[in-house]
Amino acid sequence: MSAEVLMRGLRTGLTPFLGLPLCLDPRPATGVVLGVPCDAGVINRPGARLGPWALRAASMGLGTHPMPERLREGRPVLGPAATVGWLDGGNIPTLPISLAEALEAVQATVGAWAMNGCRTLLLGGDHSFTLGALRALARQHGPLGLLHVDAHPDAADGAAWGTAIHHGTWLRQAIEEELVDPERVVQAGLRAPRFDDEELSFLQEAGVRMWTPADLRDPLLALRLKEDLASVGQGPAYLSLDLDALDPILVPAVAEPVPGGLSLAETLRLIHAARQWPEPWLGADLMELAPTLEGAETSALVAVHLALHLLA
Ligand SMILES: [Mn+2]
Repeated sequence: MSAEVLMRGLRTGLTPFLGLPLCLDPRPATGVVLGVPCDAGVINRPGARLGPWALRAASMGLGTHPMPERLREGRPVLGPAATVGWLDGGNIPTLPISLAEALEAVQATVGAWAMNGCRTLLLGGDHSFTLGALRALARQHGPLGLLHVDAHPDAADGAAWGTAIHHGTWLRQAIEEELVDPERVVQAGLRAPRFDDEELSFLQEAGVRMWTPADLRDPLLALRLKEDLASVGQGPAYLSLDLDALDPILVPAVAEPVPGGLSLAETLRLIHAARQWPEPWLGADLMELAPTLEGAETSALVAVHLALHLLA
């Protein structure tokens, strides 16, 4: 972020994400970052509706080129900034009191930008809203591949709460609506305690490949992991990141933290795998940051670094 952009932020009090040009009306661009100021799909510990503000604030003053991973192996390659051609499209106008209407707003807004050829990065908001983005993008591109990084499988049938849509059901919904191709869906970071086997059986039968943190770390499975991650990108693809995939020591300010999570390096390795896909992801998201909870500032900082790597 240049001094000029930083000064504009200080002068206006507005902090567009990573200092990107703020533009509320859909138009052709490389991509657009959209906030989702809603957490109507959260069961416990709300707060994610304020995530977009925390993420924008944490991005203030941050450089737009990630440091090359290594500086001692030959000459580092300095490419263009990760954010070239990206816009901050502001927040999606969601009412905090209706999950159904908010989902429609997400679908409509993502759809309008995607119609302009833009890739989309959502800043959550709770994880239900991934469903809105998938509905919009699948309508234009057909069933998507999905790399889903999360502590939870998010494929509950909704019976426990009497509703088919909340932040723990969206993937089941996406599979049933054929928004994703289950053969190209890979989940990584799963470790949350369960009440029963129902969700995992559903996903397994659908053909989804599931990876726990221990699986990800097993050197004997490295080749299989590489193949699974590559399979996601054999067609239009989406990358969804629930911040609770990371260890709560790093990212405590999420609705449902689960101990024993991924490190930053492990998460970045998953994100970087998407760079090997023949085409870059069409849509991505960073969900579930709840800045009302303890450790919000550090959590937001980690999230912003992940966003930068997503864009690079
Ligand atoms: Mn989730």
